[in-house]
Amino acid sequence: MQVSRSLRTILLIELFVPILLLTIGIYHGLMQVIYRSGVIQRTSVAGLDYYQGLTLHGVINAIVLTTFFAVAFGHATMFFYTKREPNRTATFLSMLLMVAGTGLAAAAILAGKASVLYTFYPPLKAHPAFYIGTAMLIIGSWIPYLDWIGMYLRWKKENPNESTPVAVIGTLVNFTIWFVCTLAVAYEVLVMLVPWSLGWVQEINIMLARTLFWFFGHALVYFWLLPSYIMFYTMLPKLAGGKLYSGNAGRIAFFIFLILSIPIGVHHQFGDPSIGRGVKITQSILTFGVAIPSFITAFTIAASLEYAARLRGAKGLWSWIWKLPFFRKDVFLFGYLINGLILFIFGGLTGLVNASYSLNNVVHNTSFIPGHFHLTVGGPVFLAILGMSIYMLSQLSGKRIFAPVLNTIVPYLWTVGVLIFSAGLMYGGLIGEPRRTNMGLTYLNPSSEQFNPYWVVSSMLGLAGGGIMFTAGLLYFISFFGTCLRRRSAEPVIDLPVSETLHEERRVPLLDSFRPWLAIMGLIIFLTYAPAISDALNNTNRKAPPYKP
Ligand code: HAS
Ligand code: CU
Repeated sequence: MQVSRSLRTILLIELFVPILLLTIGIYHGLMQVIYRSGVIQRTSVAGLDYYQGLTLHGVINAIVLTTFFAVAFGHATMFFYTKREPNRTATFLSMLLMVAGTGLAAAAILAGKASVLYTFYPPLKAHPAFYIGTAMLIIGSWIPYLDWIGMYLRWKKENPNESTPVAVIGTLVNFTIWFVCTLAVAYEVLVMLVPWSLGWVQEINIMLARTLFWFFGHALVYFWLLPSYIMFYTMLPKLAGGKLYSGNAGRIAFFIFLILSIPIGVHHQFGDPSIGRGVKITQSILTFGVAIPSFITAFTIAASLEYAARLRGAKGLWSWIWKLPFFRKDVFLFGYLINGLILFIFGGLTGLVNASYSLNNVVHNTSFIPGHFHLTVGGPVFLAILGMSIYMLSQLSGKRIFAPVLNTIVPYLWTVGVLIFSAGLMYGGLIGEPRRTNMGLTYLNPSSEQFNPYWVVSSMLGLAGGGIMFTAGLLYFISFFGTCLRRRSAEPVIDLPVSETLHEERRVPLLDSFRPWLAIMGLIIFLTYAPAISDALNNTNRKAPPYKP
């Protein structure tokens, strides 16, 4: 589909800025494994200290890249399926706020005034510019959501008897979750942290801040994930050469995410003293509930892939897998998506370990947790973002992809790296290796009293895997920035691969309406979070001196 110049320019900026920053994010990923493995025993390298680097790594990779991408991909999806361009002023204003906010937060971190990690828990205190910048990024991402609701309603009016496309449901579900969950973090940031950081108030309710953060923080991970799910359902079967086994399975999965993504944030706080056991066990059980849409996805997508392979003449119970188009340059997106799915099998299973209230005690705050999340946000999420970004870059700029062979092998190399890296971190975590710790200064420094030889092997695995991931990142940058520098050879367009469904599907009214799901969502959030917030408000110990790592 032809795309206007203004939309094209804005989308290209929204793809380019985060990938440019990602170079800093990935550099600090490499630095993490180097510090942690004890290869260097220093507090800082090249003027950036360990916690500053870890903050850059987390904020750029997990917040900036993901939010920019979700907005750009949301615009592309809504435009492609509703055949209407988003409002020009709104799109521009949103991009401006996001870029300016990112600049402000990045400046604060680079100046060494915001080494508070991506969770910014008080009493770690940052410069106000960090909080205000993050708030601007978030508010910028709300604007398109409001615009898309209008686009959806107009489309609905014109097509009353058609089922809403799965991609549109996925996008609107995702941004509804995002809008509701960011209200909590906006309150935390604007009402609690900014006045505290400016010195207007001296006290801060740390337990309330943490509870509000995780109300946002867990839903955040699904905000990262759902764009990938949209690609798995609506593009992957087509890329594989087949059809989607069931579109309604996709709709069910998205609506379950809508009702269950938020009311489970307490599974990050099983160890927090302010929250009662009843709330913890309830949210632990609901966390198992939110795994259901992922199981639905696993089976639906596996069935779709098998169907595609059989169309290509595959036989046998398992050997059909080899008929899939793994290394084909023309469907490189397949490689990005399938590798994400493979990593997510392990990411999902380790998530279920974390979610078990009692087992969580064993892994909480150990390196098992980053082991888990590099298999999720560093798996299906990151790979889908990389693949789709270069795909959209090529279409929107009308330029052919530079070094297509490199681009095709990136996801495979990355996957090998993540598997080694996460295996190391999770093994280390099970024998007590801590997360967020510069172990080169202590546990892996042979001249330190705290030296612990048990963590040598695990952190070396982390280093090896991290090195491979870094290399995959470099190859991707060559392909991405090389494409930017090419000459235009085609008209700019947005054309997304579209999977047909295998069976003729009737429109199911319940799966084509947001209202009932929104009502259930509100009710469950109220029932699970009213007691958690009330527990936090009853916390009388509010004095904690600001702390800088
Ligand atoms: Fe998690 C901590 C529980 C999913 C990200 N998680 C984190 C943190 C991050 C994160 C960043 O309950 C750390 C936060 C921090 O800094 O402290 N997580 C879960 C559970 C799931 C889960 C139950 N997490 C994610 C996703 C993330 C993510 C998705 C990012 C995008 N997580 C936790 C808990 C903690 C936690 C606790 C707190 C731990 C603590 O103590 O601090 C579930 O949603 C997972 C369900 C997924 C599945 C997998 C389905 C498999 C699929 C693949 C199929 C493959 C196919 C391919 C079809 C059940 C869909 C076939 C292949 C062929 C070749 C044919
Ligand atoms: Cu979570």
